[in-house]
Amino acid sequence: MAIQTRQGASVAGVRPVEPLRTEDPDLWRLIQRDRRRHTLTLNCIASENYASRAVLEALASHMNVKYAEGYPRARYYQGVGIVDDVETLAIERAKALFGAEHANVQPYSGSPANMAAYFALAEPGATLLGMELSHGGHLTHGSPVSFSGKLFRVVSYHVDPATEQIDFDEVERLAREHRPQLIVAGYSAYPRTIDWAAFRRVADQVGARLVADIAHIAGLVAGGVHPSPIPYADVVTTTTHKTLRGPRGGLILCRQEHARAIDRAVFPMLQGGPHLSQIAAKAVCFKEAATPEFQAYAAAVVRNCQALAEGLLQAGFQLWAGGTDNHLLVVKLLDRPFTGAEFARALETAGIITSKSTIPGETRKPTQTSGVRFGTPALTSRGATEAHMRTLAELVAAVADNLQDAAALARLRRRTEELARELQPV
Ligand code: DSN
Repeated sequence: MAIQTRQGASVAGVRPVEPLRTEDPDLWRLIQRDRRRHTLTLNCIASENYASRAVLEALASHMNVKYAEGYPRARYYQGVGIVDDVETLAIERAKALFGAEHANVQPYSGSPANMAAYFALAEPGATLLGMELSHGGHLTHGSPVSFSGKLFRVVSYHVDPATEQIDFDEVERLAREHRPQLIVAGYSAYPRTIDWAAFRRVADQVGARLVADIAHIAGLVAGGVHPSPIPYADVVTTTTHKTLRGPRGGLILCRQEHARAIDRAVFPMLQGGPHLSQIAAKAVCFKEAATPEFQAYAAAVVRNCQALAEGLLQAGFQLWAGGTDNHLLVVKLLDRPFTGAEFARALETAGIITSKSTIPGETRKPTQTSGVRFGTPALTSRGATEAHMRTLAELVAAVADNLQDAAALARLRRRTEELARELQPV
């Protein structure tokens, strides 16, 4: 296609310079529709968040171009002087934010970050002690369908059936029995505070390395409302886009003694060229997360989640571990005549976006489940308060009472929209 240059000459092959709206109206319309969907609904997905304009600007910048395999001052390409500075800025900010000795900002996301951590600390075939997926763990913590379950000998720990909190007696017993090289702590659906020191004690008893996966709670740790694993874990992995509110991406923090092994596991073992636009956006995110405003945000996320939990308990719902200390909660539906999947679908019809979740003592398939997970990071980023959470709890209860009534769900959808319109647009 012939393209007009700035001087007006028609030149074949020059890159298009039209904005997305004119260059690709079909895709532009889809993006606008999804943006409107976000603005007019209540996003309660615990792992999603709305990054700042500055983060998105860095993400969409020409930093997308550069190939820079290697690390700052040790690259395989020319033209890297400035991106070296970008990556160094991101590294230094990550170290300062979390108080870590070493940071690798190149992981493409949380799963590759975990893979790099395991390969840096152990050989394939080593024994890995991780939380059972259905009890709140992550696929990469040893699920048989993930690389972790295929490449490592997995032993799973669970929550205590009575308290629905981590069963440290079992963790210790399994560790003594199986002598794992790796112990993984940190979860996708666990609503209570994690006792890092207790994991360190067990790891020390059996000579295991401790990996803390704080993908979900990184923003709470940075904001000072959840204890930090940095003093206890050998390696800490995280994503940057959940409570931390940055770009989609991963981050590894570790003690200096593991720095070389971590860096080599990320590149060249697992990844190729780092995504510099993503790394630039991570640098912005780490700067934002170091501010008093972000601390206030993190505290509000937890307060909002506790207000939502209170509202749901008052409405008669059962919650995993009876409530929450962090940004998420899980509604248990064993006492209801519908599954997590059915409830999540009805909630979406009413404009409340959640994700189904397995629960301790799960009796249904992961595609059905007996729970629904709610989180407050995204709504809090839009300015939601505890009062909004109390209304949200009422709406959730009304959906449960009207699951099969399309007209009632449509009426509830209008109430949800009213609530959503009170918040910052997306
Ligand atoms: N899929 C993410 C979550 O929703 O928790 C974890 O990777």
